[in-house]
Amino acid sequence: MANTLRVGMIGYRFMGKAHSNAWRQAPHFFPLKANVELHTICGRDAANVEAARKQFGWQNASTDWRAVVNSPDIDIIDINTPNDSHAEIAIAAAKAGKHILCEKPLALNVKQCDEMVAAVKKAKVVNMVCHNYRRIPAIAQAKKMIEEGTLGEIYHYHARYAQDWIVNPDFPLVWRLQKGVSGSGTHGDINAHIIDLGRYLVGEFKEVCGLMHTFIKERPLMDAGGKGQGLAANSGKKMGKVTVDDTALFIGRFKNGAVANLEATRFALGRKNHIEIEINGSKGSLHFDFEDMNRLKFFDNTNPADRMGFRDILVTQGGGVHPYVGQWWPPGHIIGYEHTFVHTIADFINACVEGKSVQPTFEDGLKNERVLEAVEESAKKRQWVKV
Ligand code: 4PW
Repeated sequence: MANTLRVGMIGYRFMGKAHSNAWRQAPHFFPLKANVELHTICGRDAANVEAARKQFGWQNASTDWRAVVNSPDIDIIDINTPNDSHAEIAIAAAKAGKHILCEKPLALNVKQCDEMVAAVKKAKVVNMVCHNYRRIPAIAQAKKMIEEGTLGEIYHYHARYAQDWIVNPDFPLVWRLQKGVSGSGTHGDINAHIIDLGRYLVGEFKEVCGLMHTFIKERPLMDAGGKGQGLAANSGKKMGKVTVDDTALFIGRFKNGAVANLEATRFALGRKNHIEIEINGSKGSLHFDFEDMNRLKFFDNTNPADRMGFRDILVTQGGGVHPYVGQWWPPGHIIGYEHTFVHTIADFINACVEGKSVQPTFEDGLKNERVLEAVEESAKKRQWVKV
């Protein structure tokens, strides 16, 4: 494997910004087995992609993703585009022998995910879905404690991912609200993350029973100029149909006997990017709140009666014993959202050098999509569905 890995990144907006920062920071803070070159950033609008190139520090800008994917100068393809192009780009990248990091959800549906898994297996390239929250140090610590049996038998996985950015009915019909482009609404966008964390921390889902709802059925189309994206998108005068869910909730059973309840919503005013998880077992419980992401609350039922209560594990106070944090700052100096991408990309780079699998793989993305689709089917039929 070459000493330098050259990255081609397709897509340059919110996730492009988070990933650019991570490609740049990972070698500064983590012992990587190769150097990294931010070789080419790619997007559809030449002026915007050039501006992103300058702002994020990439060497080249391109508007032709096929040329980037097939370039002999590129080793890694990082996909940050809207969901409807993940499969096509990833399959082409696999055929070209590139290692692939892809934003979540892996694709629009199980069929596309299956094709992507087959393509990366055939090409034997390293593949990873960017479920960055797995690499929050407190979450990685929770995983370690669960694996060590600290919580005993797991009974409950309770997770909520709540945002509020589309409560205003005048907010326009951006791509995340169009089924053809996004696959689903809150479900694939944010339920996918807490499904991933459930699979990571507790195990595989066995069956689910879901409810999906759209509160605002019509919204203004984006303005004719298409100016402004994401939260800054501008509304036009014409209206269009919202084709995705505004909220998706489900209960479920894991194969190991634990039970789950998950809720994803974009209609929880005051909740901007709120992820809350509680896991209850036979020996204790863990509680995590992303707005206080360096803290993991632990209830230990073996404590003497006069010392009972949740106590705080502060991952930035362990002097580096907790996953990832030791690479950053001295004890007590906290880390944030962007670090989760740095951790993800650092692990991905080392896996590329070693030619090893790195979780969550495309196979994990496929399993995640199976849960998503089972919930959709269940909500539609109003009955339990096996995953
Ligand atoms: O992780 C989250 C996403 O999946 C994000 O930070 C924002 O909400 C952007 O997309 C979704």
